[in-house]
Amino acid sequence: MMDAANSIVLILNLMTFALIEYVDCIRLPATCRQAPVTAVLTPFPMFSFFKKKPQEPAPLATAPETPALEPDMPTASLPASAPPEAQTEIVAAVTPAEQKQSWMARLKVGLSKTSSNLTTLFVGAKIDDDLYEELESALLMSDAGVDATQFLLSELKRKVKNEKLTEASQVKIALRSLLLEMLIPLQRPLVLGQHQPLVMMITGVNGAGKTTTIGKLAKHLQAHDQSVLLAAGDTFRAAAREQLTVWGQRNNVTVIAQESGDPAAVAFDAVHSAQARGTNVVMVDTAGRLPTQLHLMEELKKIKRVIAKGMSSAPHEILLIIDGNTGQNALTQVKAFDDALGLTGLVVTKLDGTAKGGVLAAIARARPIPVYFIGVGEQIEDLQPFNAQEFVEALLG
Ligand SMILES: Nc1nc2c(ncn2[C@@H]2O[C@H](COP(=O)(O)OP(=O)(O)O)[C@@H](O)[C@H]2O)c(=O)[nH]1
Ligand SMILES: [Mg+2]
Repeated sequence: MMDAANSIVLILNLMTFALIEYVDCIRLPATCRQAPVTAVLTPFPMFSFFKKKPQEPAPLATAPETPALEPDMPTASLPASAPPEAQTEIVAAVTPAEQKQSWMARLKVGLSKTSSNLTTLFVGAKIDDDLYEELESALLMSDAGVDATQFLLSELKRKVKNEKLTEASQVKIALRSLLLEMLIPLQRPLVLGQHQPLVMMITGVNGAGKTTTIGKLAKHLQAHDQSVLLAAGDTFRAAAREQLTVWGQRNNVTVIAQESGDPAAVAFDAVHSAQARGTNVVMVDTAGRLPTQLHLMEELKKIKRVIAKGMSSAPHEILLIIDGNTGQNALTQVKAFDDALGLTGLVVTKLDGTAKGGVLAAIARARPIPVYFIGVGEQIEDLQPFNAQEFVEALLG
């Protein structure tokens, strides 16, 4: 009983520290890791960035003390009760309000075309065949695809009938809740601390945003006290290798690279090196296109096999990075990579551009693979956990 209570106290303490440090790094990069700064925390997590499985609860005596509050600093607050999953520490993404606003604003701008197509058709409309037809076109144009569009329409008609809706504005609200229901299963945090090291293979076609996402993720992981090692597995393009190496030097992250190396061998070295150094997370960058006749999927499968030779449970995560602007083609990519590799998660990038957003509905219907993060720009904080509620809000206002 006491042990359980002690563990909860320790987890709360650790959480305070993770959150404080994270806010510290984002707000005051220059003072990061120097002076402890406290910040206003939203009541227990709005959403989580990562989930952390604590390995062995340390004795209470070694638990860090709560830092003294600076007089002019906002105050930290903690939830009154223990988190629902006492075993798992949820590391909340504490995004300062103004940053969160700009992030949401960018998502809204990115999805504005779809949003206006989907919302204007309800203005002053009657509930009739014309309305459903217009909605069908708008959903298809949003990249939702035929299957998700038909599903949403038939569910919507059913809801209108069952709930005896009479106003177009009510239909819009019903559509919002259907879309939310559809996308919620995709909302899952990446779990840290279950494997030592956690090995992640990052895949995707050229230009999807693999290397950029690895960079952003590495910084988020570091901010959560995770040591990171990168494997420059896109060995076919010297520029790609250099991009990662230079980035690693600048950000104090070790990068394993080999000139003209075999990507599988680079990945294998990285896993071994992480085991030897006690590194927490290994991310393996991969190529998106090969200049030879070699089939990309065969190459990726080989990397996966060879990683498993270095650590039998690895790779623990196989992520596919997709460019949010590629429309229905994104679904084709998800299917192809999933069939070949067995994906564990997705990252959808460039939702700040001309992306239409509906492809997430198509993915939810066809391959409901968790969307761990979405990207709305090139800055670190532009990579955020996928939150179905926020996404639907950006789409349907
Ligand atoms: N606007 C925007 N650009 C992005 C985002 N993610 C990546 N990029 C850009 O997309 C381009 C290709 O990214 P890169 O990481 O090199 O792709 P890779 O070939 O898959 O490794 C780069 O110019 C990135 O800056 C995003 O979320 N928003
Ligand atoms: Mg790259």
